[in-house]
Amino acid sequence: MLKFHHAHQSRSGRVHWLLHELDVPFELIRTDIPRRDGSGGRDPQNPHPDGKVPALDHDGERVTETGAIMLYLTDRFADRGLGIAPGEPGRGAYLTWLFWYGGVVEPVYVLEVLEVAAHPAAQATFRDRDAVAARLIAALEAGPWLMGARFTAADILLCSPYLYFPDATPDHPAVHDWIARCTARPACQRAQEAD
Ligand SMILES: N[C@@H](CCC(=O)N[C@@H](CS)C(=O)NCC(=O)O)C(=O)O
Repeated sequence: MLKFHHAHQSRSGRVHWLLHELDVPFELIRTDIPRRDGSGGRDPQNPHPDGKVPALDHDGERVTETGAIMLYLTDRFADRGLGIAPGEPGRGAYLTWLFWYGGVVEPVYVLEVLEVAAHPAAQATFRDRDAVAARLIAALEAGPWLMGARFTAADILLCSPYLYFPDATPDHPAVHDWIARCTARPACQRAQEAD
């Protein structure tokens, strides 16, 4: 059984959406986390080593980190077609999108919030929001999804920062149209309603 540890309005929303896309049975375990406004607190029942969300437990197999959970789920339920399986054409690009998100996209936006995005070390390691935008636009102009004809978990992960922070959305019609297509998906709406 999949046990999914989730907190309302948090990064675990992306995994919640993916689980609805996969249409597999799962147990939703609502978890408290410390919030920036001082509310909430760490839940001792949460198996995440840092007390964060998302966390997944699959028959005792524990996975944390959003990208890793998405890869685990789309590989494990490969028949649902929401990832690119090992051996399939496009596997490299699929892994690249998932790892680029955690390794580059989130750091870029966090560095901006910290007002150190222009630091040469930040530029050398991560580049910046323009480079993020350029890569998304190049893929989405071909579109309709990041992997071309096929919607995958990469679309869920990469569109997610713009759902939480719309002002950060790259101002390009291909990106706006993609986000509208993503959020119009019934599974996205089901996850939001359940949340
Ligand atoms: N890199 C992690 C980040 C997880 C994360 O920071 N989650 C936040 C929710 S938005 C959290 O649980 N915060 C609670 C805390 O910091 O204790 C991932 O993508 O899974």
